[in-house]
Amino acid sequence: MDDLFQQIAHCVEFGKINKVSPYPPDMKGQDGADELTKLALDSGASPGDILTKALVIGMEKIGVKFRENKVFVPQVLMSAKAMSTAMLHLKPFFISGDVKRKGTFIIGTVVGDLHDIGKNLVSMMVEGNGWEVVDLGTDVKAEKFVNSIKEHPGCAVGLSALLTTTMASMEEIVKDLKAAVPETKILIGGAPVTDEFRKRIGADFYSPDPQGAVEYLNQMVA
Ligand code: B1M
Repeated sequence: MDDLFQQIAHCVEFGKINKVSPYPPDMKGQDGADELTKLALDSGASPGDILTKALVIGMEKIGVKFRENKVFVPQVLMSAKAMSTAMLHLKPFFISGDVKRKGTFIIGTVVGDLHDIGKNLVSMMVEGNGWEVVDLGTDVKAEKFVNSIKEHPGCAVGLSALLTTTMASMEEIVKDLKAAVPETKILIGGAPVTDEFRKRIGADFYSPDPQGAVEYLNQMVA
C-alpha cells in the first residue's frame, strides 16, 4: 500500500489529475490522483491514511517548493486540482464522520478587497492538509466572520488583503473579532501585509505564503 500512497502523493505534487489529463507531459497516459485514490480505497486503504499518507504529503511538497520559488502559481493550481479530485472519493467518509478533519479554518478577503487568487491558494493548501475550510469569499465584513466563527466553535480564521487601503479594513476586522470572539486565533496575509503590521493590529500570526499558514494551523493541533 505504501507504494500506492507514494504514487498518489507524486500525482498531487506534480498536478496529475487523472488519466486523460495531459499535464504534466511526462506522465501523459498514466493514472492520476483520481484513479489511484479509487484504487487505494478499493484495495482496502482507509480514507484517513489516503489523506494523511498520500494527499497531504503531496500538498506539503508543493507548498514548500512554492515557498522556495521552485514552482509557480499554475503548478500549485494543478496540484490543488489533483488533490480536490482525489478528495471527491474521500468526501463521503468525511461527511459520515468516519474520518476526522484537523479542525475548521475560516478564510476570507477583507471588506473592500476583491482580490482572491492568493486567498484561494491558501484555502486550497489548508484544505489539502486535512482541514475543513469555510471560504467566505471576498469583500467580507467583520460581522460575516463573527457569524461564521460562532457556527464553528474552536475554529481559526484567516484574513487576506491585497490593497494598502484594505489593510485598514483588516485592522478594523481584527479589532472586532478580538472583541466578539477573543479566543479565536487570527492569521493574516497578503502582499502588503507584514509581521510589523500584524504586531500593531494584534493579530496572532502573519504568513507571507500558504505553507506558513498550514504550518501555523498544524502546530495548533499538534
Ligand atoms: Co489589483 N492591485 N486592483 N487586481 N492586482 C494589485 C494588488 C496592485 C499591487 C497592482 C499595482 O498597482 N501594481 C495594486 C495595489 C496597490 C496597493 O494598494 N499598494 C492593485 C490595485 C490598485 C487594484 C485596483 C484598485 C485597480 C483599480 O481598479 N484601479 C482594483 C481593486 C479592486 C478591489 O479589490 N476593490 C484591482 C483589481 C484587480 C483585478 C480584479 C483586476 C485582479 C484581481 C482578480 C482576482 O483576484 N480574482 C487584480 C490583480 C490580479 C492584481 C495583481 C496583478 C495580482 C494579484 C495576485 O493575484 N497575485 C496585483 C499586482 C501584483 O501583485 N503583481 C494587483 C498572485 C497571488 C498568488 O499573490 O495575492 O499576494 P497574493 O497572495 C500570496 C501571498 O500574499 C499570500 O499567499 C499567496 C501565495 O503566495 N497570501 C496569504 C495571500 N493571502 C494570504 C492570507 C494568509 C496567508 C498568506 O493567511 C490568511
